[in-house]
Amino acid sequence: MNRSIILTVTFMLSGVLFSAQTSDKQAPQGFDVENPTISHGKIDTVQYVSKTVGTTRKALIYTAPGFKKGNKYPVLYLLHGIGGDEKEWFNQGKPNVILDNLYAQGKLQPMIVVLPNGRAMKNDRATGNIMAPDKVEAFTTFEKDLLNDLIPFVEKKYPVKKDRESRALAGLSMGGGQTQNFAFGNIDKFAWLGAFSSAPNTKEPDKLLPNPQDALKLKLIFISCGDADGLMPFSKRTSDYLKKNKIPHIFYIEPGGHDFKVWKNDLYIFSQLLFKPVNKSQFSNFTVLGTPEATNIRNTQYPKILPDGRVMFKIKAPEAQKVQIDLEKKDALKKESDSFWIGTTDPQSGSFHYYSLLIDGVAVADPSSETFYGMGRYASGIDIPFEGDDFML
Ligand code: FER
Repeated sequence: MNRSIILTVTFMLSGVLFSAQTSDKQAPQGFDVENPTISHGKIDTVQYVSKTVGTTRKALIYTAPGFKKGNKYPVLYLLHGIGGDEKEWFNQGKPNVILDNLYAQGKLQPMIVVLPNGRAMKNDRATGNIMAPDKVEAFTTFEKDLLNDLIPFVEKKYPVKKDRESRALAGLSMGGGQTQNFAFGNIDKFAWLGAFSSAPNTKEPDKLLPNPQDALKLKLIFISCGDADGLMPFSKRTSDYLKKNKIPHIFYIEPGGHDFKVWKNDLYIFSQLLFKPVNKSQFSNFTVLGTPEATNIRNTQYPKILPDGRVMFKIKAPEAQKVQIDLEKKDALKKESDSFWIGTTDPQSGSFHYYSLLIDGVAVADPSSETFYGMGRYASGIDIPFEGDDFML
């Protein structure tokens, strides 16, 4: 069993519920703190002519410590969100600090990171109504600017490798949607994809990938989202589609909402995978929290199936004296706070299971699950993936 899960459960039962960094699949403390004793990469602002927009546009470029013009580097294009511009990652995400620290530990393949402005329009500042239709549309137009203007500029001015396997695209929120739309749509141009907390601009899966097998050409598909982020459906529906079509990918669910705490952690995890041999059989070990069950309703986080088939429950029952889960056998939940009861079952076999809650000995259906007729009455249901079903691939 994997250590991160044991730690997570231990923390859950001790009532800390994911507030601490419990997992070796999350960035350790200090990962984003500048260390004056190590070498630092360099950040430059560049300007390029955009035929797409008809203006000169800005981007930031971070080169690794020890960068030499005589070498050739792979490139990560890293995109911002709806309220940002080319400086958003630099100002709020400290990518240079995170990556400097990783280089110092020998954990990164040397690369160039380009931080573009993904709002491809004449006034590309994040001012006024950032949700105005023309500003949102400009995030779509950026596909042309990126492919026809920015990438050729970078490849002319910097010593970079120009093959698709040396080109990665990643981004947060609107930039996560752009990443999915542009990388799945241009698999001949990109081989590495990191979509963090993707926004509603993400195309629907069958439009993203009408021929899902095409995605097998990508070296890495990394889709991540905070467990408390309301935009989770835009990550989950792509992951579900990939899973249904047996396309190996990482669906990395981490504690948190829609903010830079999550995105810095994403960069920390994702960047270490880039431009290295990939072991797709390890992908299912990547999630921190397991995946919310498909039969959940109202987008609740529980019950949650862990990779080994155990099921985590969290139930609100402030008045109850005793709460049990009847799933193959009865398991008592522990009172975690004034209102909530929590617990984890033994590993379940891969199949559909009926279960019910016993509140002070009375069987009720779980209000956070769809209700099925089973056990001779209305009960809740949960579908545990069978072995070989490549859970969370
Ligand atoms: C929306 C909700 C969120 C939306 C965009 C976002 C265009 C983007 C958020 C972000 O980039 O942080 O409805 O519509």
